[in-house]
Amino acid sequence: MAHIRIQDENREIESPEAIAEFLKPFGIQYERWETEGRLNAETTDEEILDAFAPEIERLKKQGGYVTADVINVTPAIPDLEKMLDKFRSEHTHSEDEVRFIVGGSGVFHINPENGPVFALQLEQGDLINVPAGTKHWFDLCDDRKIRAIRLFLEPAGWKPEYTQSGVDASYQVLCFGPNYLPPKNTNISSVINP
Ligand code: KMT
Ligand code: NI
Repeated sequence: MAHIRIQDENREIESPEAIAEFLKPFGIQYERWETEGRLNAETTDEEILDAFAPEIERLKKQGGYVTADVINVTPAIPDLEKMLDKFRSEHTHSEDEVRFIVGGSGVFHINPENGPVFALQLEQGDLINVPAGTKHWFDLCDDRKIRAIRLFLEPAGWKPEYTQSGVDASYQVLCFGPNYLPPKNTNISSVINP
């Protein structure tokens, strides 16, 4: 399940409903897709696209996306750190960043025009759509892997534009999980508008 952490406000949000509500003003769509019985350890990329075809088709109709693929980020990638460096610097894209997490976990930091920077941790079953032009950066959690469906308007045109702002350096990648201890004074809210 997703998790939101607003470092500057010592605040965390835990329930899917409260997370979707928090993300709405930033134009970020958040959904949970059922994964039970649709995936196993050997599922291929092709099988993943087939298994989630109804949801993918719905998003394509809704957002005009034309292609879908599966990205696999794992410690087996020889240049994993180099690849992650490209995600770790604040950037924008000229089209939406649509991701459905099939396995593993990671954190998107979002730096919105009209609010504080927040960390959105995602794992299996989480779908997000970060609108074009939204400043963000990404890193893996402790499991060091993520597998995700991506939707594109135009795959050839999908490149990061780096802001070079340096703000990414001020935010810690802190993943929620069995070993997680919230920093002191953290206020955890799982209800909408607490
Ligand atoms: C991006 O541009 O931030 C990414 O594609 C992040 C990795 S996708 C799980
Ligand atoms: Ni990006």
